[in-house]
Amino acid sequence: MRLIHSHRQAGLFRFANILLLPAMLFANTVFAEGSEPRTIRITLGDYHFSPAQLTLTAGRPVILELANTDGFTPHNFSLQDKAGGLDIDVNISAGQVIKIPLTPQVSGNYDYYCNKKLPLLKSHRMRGMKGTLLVTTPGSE
Ligand SMILES: [Cu+2]
Repeated sequence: MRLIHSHRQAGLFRFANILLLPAMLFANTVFAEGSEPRTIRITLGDYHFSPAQLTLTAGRPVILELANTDGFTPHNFSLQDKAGGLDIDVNISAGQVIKIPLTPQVSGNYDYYCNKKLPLLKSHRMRGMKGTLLVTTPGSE
């Protein structure tokens, strides 16, 4: 009787484990994806980006915090590459901070720049408002 009882308990325990295991795996997955994405601050001002070089990992979400630190000059952040799945084109007025979620998918090198240009003047990009994004494959960083 005692043996049967403990056997039944073991069976119950095993059953509970079967239920728990996928739940734990699921919880881990949710935690990994739901953990706060890294925030990367990029300042735009005085015809430059800082940093002008970024390294991100493919498939890993981040939030770009784009801060225009200039007093009067509106700027822009363009990061566009069809093959790379990148399509950001956002204007940031003087003093403004804009947060943009980004999950790069394709490894490679990409250019970002400010697309502002006043008539008869050099574009902001030509004046140095440009940078490079390197997207690495997971595990290679
Ligand atoms: Cu600009």
